[in-house]
Amino acid sequence: MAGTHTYNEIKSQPAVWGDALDVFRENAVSLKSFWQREPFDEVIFTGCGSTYYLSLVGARLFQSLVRIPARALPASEIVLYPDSVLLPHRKTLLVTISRSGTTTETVVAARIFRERTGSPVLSVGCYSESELMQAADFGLAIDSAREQSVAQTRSFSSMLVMVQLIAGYLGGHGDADSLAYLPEKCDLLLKQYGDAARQLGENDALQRFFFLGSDTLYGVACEAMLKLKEMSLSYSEAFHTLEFRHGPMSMVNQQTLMIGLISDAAYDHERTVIKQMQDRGARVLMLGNFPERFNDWATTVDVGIDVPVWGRPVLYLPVLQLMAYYRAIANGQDPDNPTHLDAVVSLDDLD
Ligand code: F1P
Repeated sequence: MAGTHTYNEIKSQPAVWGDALDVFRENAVSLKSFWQREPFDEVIFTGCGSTYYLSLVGARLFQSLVRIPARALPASEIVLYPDSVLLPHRKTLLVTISRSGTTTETVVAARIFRERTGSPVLSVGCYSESELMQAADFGLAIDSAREQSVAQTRSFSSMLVMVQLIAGYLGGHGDADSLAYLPEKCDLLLKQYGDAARQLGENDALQRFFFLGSDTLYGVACEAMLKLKEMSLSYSEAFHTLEFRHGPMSMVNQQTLMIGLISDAAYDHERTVIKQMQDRGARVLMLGNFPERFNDWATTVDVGIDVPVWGRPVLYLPVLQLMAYYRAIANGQDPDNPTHLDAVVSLDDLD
């Protein structure tokens, strides 16, 4: 049946997140000594598509927790514009994020980075025997997170669990035990909000989808946007939350679903943007922690405060993955095999 793999892969995330925690536990001490071997001036996170969006989360999380400059770039930017991306006389760590470990842009970006800087590469992925993982100076692979489906779900979220742990641990904020509740929380979210995800996904009156998120949640908003595109061929966009007022909100109509990934830190400002769009006719789904009830104007998903803030970005994804899955099925798509897409983009003209 269409989407069987995708559905099972989404539902298997609690177990796979547990594997990610275990892989981190096994490598934490050696990661710390790798990190402390030489002081870094900055960290660059890179990937393609979903894994570029994961890089956005990683860079912001790393900078806020470890307190050194960190930025995210699509791998193609490093390949095509190394002079404007890589600065001389800087000790830089490159973190490559890649489910397959074979995406040409990411492989070539790592090679160019090494050739130009001589600095190390840390690789996060789901294939420990892959080219990127084997060439890395330090690798963290969650092999059990591999998917049959093209669109990333459990691979993305388990790599994000890993990236959260890298940032939290190297920043001295905690370790795998600090996030030990993540698998159980994921299971609860999938069970508690499965019906809400299905109702919104199957609502064919909704035709425009805007995912709003800021800080570490912007990258998660981008990934949720891409899931809806890849799986259901729906028009969707992602914005930094307050940016939406600066033009894009002109697109809000009665067929619009606003999906607000609401942080604790900027709750009032972000909630206000979403309410303003609801006043302009949009339906609303908000994910976060809500000190008030919105039974009349918004569907809400409680992310909870059971794990530290730095471990929460990944919790915003499971319900949104399910919504994309249900919309794909309602649209007659097969999310296991999205239109035009392959699991890995391999290019033979990029050297
Ligand atoms: C990167 C990627 C995905 C995208 C699609 C094609 O793969 O671009 O982000 O969603 O699945 O491949 P990888 O480098 O993470 O294996």
